[in-house]
Amino acid sequence: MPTIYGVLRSRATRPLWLLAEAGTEFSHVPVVQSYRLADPTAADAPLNTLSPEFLKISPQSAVPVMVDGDLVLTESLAITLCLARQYGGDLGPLDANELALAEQWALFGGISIDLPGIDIIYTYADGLADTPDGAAKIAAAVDRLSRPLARLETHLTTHEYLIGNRFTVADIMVAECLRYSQPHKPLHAAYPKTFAWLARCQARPAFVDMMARRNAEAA
Ligand SMILES: N[C@@H](CCC(=O)N[C@@H](CS)C(=O)NCC(=O)O)C(=O)O
Repeated sequence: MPTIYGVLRSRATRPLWLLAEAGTEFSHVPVVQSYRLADPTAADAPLNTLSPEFLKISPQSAVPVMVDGDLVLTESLAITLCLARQYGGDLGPLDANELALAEQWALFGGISIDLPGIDIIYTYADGLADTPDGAAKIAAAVDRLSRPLARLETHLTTHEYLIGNRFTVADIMVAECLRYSQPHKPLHAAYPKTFAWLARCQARPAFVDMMARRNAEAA
């Protein structure tokens, strides 16, 4: 049975959404990011990414981490794809071509979408989107997103989902990377098919339930 380390207010949402969709039994250890704690080294600090107990599992000091038997994985998208292949049925790739496509979408999400989105979501969360510096940061992120989102928009103009004609792990991985860009509404108008697809993914009961639990976690 897999164990996922990481609070829901982290990239642990990626594997946890997949596991919820798959209906797989798993165990969840809500390790919190050290930077969110006043003193992560205090004796009574909750389990966090600097806790010695967690560092033994992942010296990278980041969540999520998955442990499943002898296998330890420390990248959210690798974990999510691995879980889909192992436990996801047709949420996972069904043949070699679908596996290649799932790997492509994982790398696309992680390399082209995730980090510009982080700039966007933190700028909005910090209330800086309307400041000159914040607006410049968002403009740079939007620029970095323009080619990947044009590629996604083209795909989603003729397809309901990323692989085949069904919701798969590829949708979870890319949707979760794209969620960080969602606060910037001009992107919704510029890429309507993409944001309609994102809304479809996010309307799924497993996502709605996961986000309710995420939002109930300490901010
Ligand atoms: N590329 C990694 C990024 C992992 C990462 O940066 N995780 C953040 C939370 S989303 C973290 O644990 N930071 C720990 C810290 O800063 O203490 C992945 O996708 O798993």
